[in-house]
Amino acid sequence: MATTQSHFISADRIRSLFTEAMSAMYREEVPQYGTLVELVADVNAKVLADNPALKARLEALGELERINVERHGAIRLGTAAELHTMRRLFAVMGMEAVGYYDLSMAGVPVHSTCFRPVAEEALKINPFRVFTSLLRLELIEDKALRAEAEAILARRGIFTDGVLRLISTFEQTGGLTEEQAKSFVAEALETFRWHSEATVSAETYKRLHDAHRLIADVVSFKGPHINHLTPRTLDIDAVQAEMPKRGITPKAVIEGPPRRKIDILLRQTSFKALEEPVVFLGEGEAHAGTHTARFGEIEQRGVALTPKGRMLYDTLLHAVRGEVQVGVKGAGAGDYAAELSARFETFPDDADTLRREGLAFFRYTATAEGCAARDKGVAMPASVDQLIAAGYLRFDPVIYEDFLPVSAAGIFQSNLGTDQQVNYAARANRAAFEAALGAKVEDELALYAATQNGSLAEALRTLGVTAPERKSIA
Ligand code: OOG
Ligand code: NI
Repeated sequence: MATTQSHFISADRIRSLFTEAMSAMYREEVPQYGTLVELVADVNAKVLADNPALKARLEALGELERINVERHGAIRLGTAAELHTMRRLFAVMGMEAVGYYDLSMAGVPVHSTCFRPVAEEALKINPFRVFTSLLRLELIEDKALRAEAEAILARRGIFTDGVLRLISTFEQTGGLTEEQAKSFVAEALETFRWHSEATVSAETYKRLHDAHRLIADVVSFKGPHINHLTPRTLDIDAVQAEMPKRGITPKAVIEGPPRRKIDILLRQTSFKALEEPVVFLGEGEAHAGTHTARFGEIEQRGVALTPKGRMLYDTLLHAVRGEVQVGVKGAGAGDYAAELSARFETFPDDADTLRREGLAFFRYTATAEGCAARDKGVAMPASVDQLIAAGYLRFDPVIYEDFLPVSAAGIFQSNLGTDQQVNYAARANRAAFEAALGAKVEDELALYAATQNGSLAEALRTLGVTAPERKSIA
C-alpha cells in the first residue's frame, strides 16, 4: 500500500541540499571563502596521501566522506520569536539545538546554541551545524537605545512566507516531497542572504555600533546574514601557515588546544571580517557606508572529552589565559602558543591513556579476529582491557561535534576587529534562552556517552560477552 510518506525525502537529504546551496551562495558573496575551501581540500588531500593509516581508519569508520562536505556556519538573531522559528526551520533538516553557550563572559551580548544532527548515521551523511546566537538587549545599559533596537527588530520579518508555509507543511505531514524540499531550500536560503541595504539611517547605525558592534550587526539589517562558513581541515597548522600565501590574513592565534598527536576537541582559526559597502536609509537620499561582519574560518576536530577530560582542558586553558593575554593587534601570540603547548604537556596524549583514564569518549567495535575467535568457541576474556589486548575489540575516537565557548568568544572578538582576549563575569541565562527557543537544548555530553556506551554494548553482544567488567570505561 502506497503511503504519502513514501514520497518524502529524508531530512538528511534536505540538509545536504541546503548545505550545497549555502556554500554556493557564500562563495559568491565572499570569494575568499572559495579560496579557503580550495586550500583546505589541498591540505586534506596531502594529509591523507601522507597518512595511509589515517585514511584507512576514517574510511573504515565511515568518516572520510563527511569531511569534504563538512561545514559549520553562524548567524546572530535579534528576537526570541526569530529563534523560535529558526528551531522549526532547522528541524526540517534534521537539526536540533545542542548545548548552551554564554558569550557574555567575553563581553559579547549574546547567548547561543548549535543546531546540528544528533544521530550517528545523520552525522556521517552530513554533520552541518549552525552556531546560532540570540542578542541579549537586556545587557545594553542605555534604556532608550534598548527600546529603539527592540522597536526596529519588531518591524522585521526574516522568514519568507514560502518557508513559513513549508515549515507548517512539514510539521503537519511529517515530511517534504522532493519538489517541496527544493522550494524549502530556496526559500530558507533567503533568510541567510547578505543585504547591503541597511534598514536604519547612518546615524542610528552609529549609535548602535557605539553601544556594541555586534548590536549594529544584528539590528541594522533585514535578516541574520550567514557570517561565516567553515570547512574542516585535517591539519589546521598547515592551513594557517599557507593562508597568507593565498592572500588571506588569519587571526593571531589558533583557538582551542595545542597541536597534539591525538587531536582533542576543536581547534579553530579565522580570517578578519571584510569591510563591505552598505547603503543606509536617509531623508530622501541614501548614504553610502561600510560594515564589517562576514569572515572566514577553518576548524580541525578531534576526540570528544568526558566531563573529567573537559574539566582538565578548561583548567589548563584557564591557567594559560591567566598567564599570557593576547593583545589588540595579536601581541603576545607567540608567548601564548608556547605557554599553551607547555601547559598541555600534562594532558595525556595517547589514545589508550585517554581511554583508561576516562578522559575521552571512544567508539568500540568487535574486530574480525574477535568474531573469528567467537566462532571457534574461544573463551572470551571478560574485561574490556583484556578484550582490547587480545585484539578482539578496538576503539576509535568519537569526534567532537560541538563548539567551545572560550574559542567562540575569541572568534567573535577577532571579527569585531580585535584579537584582544578579555574575560568578563559570566551572566548565563539558559532558562531565558530555552524559553525563547521553545525547547530545552540537548546535553552534548549525554549524546557522546550514549554513542560510546551503545557501541560497547553492541560490540560485546557481537563477541558474545555477557557479563563484562565495565570498570575501565568512562
Ligand atoms: C559566531 C562565532 C563563534 C565558532 O566557530 O566558535 C563561531 C559568530 O561570530 O556569530 O563561529
Ligand atoms: Ni565558527
